[in-house]
Amino acid sequence: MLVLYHNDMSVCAQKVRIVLAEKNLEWKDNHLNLFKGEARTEKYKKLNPNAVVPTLVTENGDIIIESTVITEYLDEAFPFPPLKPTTPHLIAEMRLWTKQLDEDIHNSTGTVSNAIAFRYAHTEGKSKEEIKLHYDAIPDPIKRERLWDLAKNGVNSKYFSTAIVRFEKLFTDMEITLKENEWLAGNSFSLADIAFTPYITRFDHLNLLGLLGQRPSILNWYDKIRKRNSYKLAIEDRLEDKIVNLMAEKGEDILPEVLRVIDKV
Ligand SMILES: N[C@@H](CCC(=O)N[C@@H](CS)C(=O)NCC(=O)O)C(=O)O
Repeated sequence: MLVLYHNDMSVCAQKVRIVLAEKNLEWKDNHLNLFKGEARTEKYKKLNPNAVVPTLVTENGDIIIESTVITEYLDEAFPFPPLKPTTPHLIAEMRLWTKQLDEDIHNSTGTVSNAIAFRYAHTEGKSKEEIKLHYDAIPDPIKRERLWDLAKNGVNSKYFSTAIVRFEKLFTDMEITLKENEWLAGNSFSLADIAFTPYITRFDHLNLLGLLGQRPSILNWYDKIRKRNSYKLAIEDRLEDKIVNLMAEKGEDILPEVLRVIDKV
């Protein structure tokens, strides 16, 4: 059976779970608590040296990391229903969406989530020394520096405004595409739509959908996706109240401040 090392609230794990649900695949659940650093143990790093979720162990015992690669693997290994468009051109379009997500949208989402809410969950109940150890255990030095800065400075971190500006561009690009096409890569639901779903959901949880402004096509796309059974199984049924409430509470009054950040830049 497929085995997934994941976390209920992790955006990268959510997209893999949507693919598993779309394809009606059974999988063994290995849930890791990220705020407790369970992805940073030496044992887990033997599976995923980057100390992150998700990691898929295939039916043959092969280990696959990187959520975009995992979703493509699942679509190759279990072709029905297909989650790629049918023409080479539209497959290229699909990959341009997932590429930008891997290049900077994912990190920008981590920046926004940590600045507003997750920094509280990462530090809760830990002494100063434990907090330092928790952040020091991040293997990638660039990510370590960014998350540490966000833990200390929240929305005043130098990383925050850059991330918000990046989302402005993303939302504009998505709106233009979704005004013309039903889905991100043409007129069939694909891995591109699946990839972006958890990220828009994260903005929803942080009370930041107002950032979309006048972009009705994205909201319409998001509504359609939320009606799919895969969204219910992969995201809704697994929401952790404690984290959702933290995001709602910390995000409650944040929108005007975020809009000011965009104005200032
Ligand atoms: N590029 C990786 C990113 C994985 C990633 O950043 N995962 C986050 C959750 S969405 C994580 O495990 N964070 C744990 C930590 O930083 O300790 C992928 O797409 O799989």
